[in-house]
Amino acid sequence: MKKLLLTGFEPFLDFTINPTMSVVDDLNGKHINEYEVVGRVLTVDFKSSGAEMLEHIRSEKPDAVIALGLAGGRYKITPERIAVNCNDGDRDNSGNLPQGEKIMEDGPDGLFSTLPIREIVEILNETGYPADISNTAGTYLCNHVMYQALFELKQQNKAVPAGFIHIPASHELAIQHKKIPSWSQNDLTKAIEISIETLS
Ligand code: PCA
Repeated sequence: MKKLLLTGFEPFLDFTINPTMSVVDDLNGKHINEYEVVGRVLTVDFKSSGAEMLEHIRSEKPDAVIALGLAGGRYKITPERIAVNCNDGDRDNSGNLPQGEKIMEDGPDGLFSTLPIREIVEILNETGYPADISNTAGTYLCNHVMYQALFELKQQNKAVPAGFIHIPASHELAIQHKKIPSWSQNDLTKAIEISIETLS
């Protein structure tokens, strides 16, 4: 059986809940097609989240990596096309406030997702879950861990499909936050399960 590393993030900024944690929790240990899911939750911290991602990749030696993040305000499931070599954005949970620094001093400007992002979007739409490719994961923690994972796998020269999927808020979060579109937590989990099924 192959292994899939599925990561989520802890709550951050004014999002009191991070629905990626429940998706990871729901799918951890599950067998989806050929993959056994290993679920992990990352910190929202520019100084530790990258190291956590690398540690999981090095210890679990996954055959595929899908990192999940909350994109509060988005309406659809959005697989990301590219990660950029830049840290920026709001203060993280530990107070770090990078201002455009590179993630890897000698790294490429961008690294493309190696997940079948178009297929994921098509299958989600066909099965009734609105989805679209996103051309930017931003410059905050989601972009940060996507870049670190892709960089590491490229260094290892491994053909491991890897990338990032942003998900909308859950209803539970939207009730507290008030001004964001939301999905049921069940649908969020189901959409990620379907996304995993696209991997061969
Ligand atoms: N979303 C943030 C960081 C953590 C998360 O779940 C992002 O989009 O960068």
